[in-house]
Amino acid sequence: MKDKINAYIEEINSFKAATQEQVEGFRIKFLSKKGIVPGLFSEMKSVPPDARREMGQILNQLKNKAQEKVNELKSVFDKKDDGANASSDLTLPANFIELGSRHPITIVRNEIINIFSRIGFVVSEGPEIESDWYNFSALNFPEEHPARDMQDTFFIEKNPDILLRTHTSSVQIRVMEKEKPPIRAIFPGRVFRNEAISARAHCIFHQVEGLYIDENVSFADLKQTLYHFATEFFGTETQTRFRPSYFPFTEPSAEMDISCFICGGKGCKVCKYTGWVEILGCGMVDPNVLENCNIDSEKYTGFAFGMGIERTAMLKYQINDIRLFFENDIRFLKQFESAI
Ligand code: 2NM
Repeated sequence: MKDKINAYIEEINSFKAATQEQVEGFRIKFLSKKGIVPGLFSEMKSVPPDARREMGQILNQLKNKAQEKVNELKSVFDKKDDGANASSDLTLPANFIELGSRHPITIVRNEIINIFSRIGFVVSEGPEIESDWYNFSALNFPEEHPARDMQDTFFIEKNPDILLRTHTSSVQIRVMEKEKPPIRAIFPGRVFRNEAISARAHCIFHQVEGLYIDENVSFADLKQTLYHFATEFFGTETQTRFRPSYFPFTEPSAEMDISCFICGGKGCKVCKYTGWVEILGCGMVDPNVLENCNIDSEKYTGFAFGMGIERTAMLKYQINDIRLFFENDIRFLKQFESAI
């Protein structure tokens, strides 16, 4: 047995490996469970008791030598590997890191905020659960206005004075109450309407509204500001037009259309062959609304506007079903801009 062990020690000392596979083969041959070293240890049973001690020492030496050899060869190959990755081949691709993507509502909301920030609007936010005053009365909604119906608004059953806001205009009332003109702010947020869910409508959606109040603010200022927004958001070739409309909180009121950014006005599916698409509502803030917030309507005037973010995102990305924004289907979400 001694001779056998010496032969193995000789073999270990002279072993050389050209590949990592050969190192692994060597390790398996000597050190794995069914390898040479454990095999020799199990033969110890048949060694006479007086020789066991010495034999045990020699066997341990063999085991340590084999292990040292494996460690030595492994470290050589590890170093070679490092060298290849760090310096010799700079064209090797880096490890792939999977990134998330931003929700399209976030992308569009941020872009709207950025455009208005650059012309001096600040961002203001407020509560989603509101009182009747902030959501309706202060905004000049008459007592019998149909929007106050349960069919359209989510009221709290035990206290119908409390409701889920139907627009972010409620935040504008809060700001006008607290701050003195000039006020120049936009109001992004989630709003709630009691609607049947379909491809076109949802009971929860997002809005950005805007407000500018100062001395001598005119309808011309409104038109120029919203024209600026339209060309920044939809491209420099975009044209705008204003159609008369009605809102309880503005007088006069209008809706703004933009020339279709898909066909340039020639007519296509997106603009339903009219050449124009509606993107927002706007108007001059009704003097009653200013007075409700203790702003002198003889001294100050202002304009306001509001747009739906889902609607704007559907136009921008040509999405034909609003429900996609709320389903969090990863196949839908990952088509949008990466989060970094
Ligand atoms: C719109 C359209 C037109 C609006 C008006 C006001 C306020 F508080 F100043 F009276 N806030 N938002 C407004 C005006 C909103 O959304 C379609």
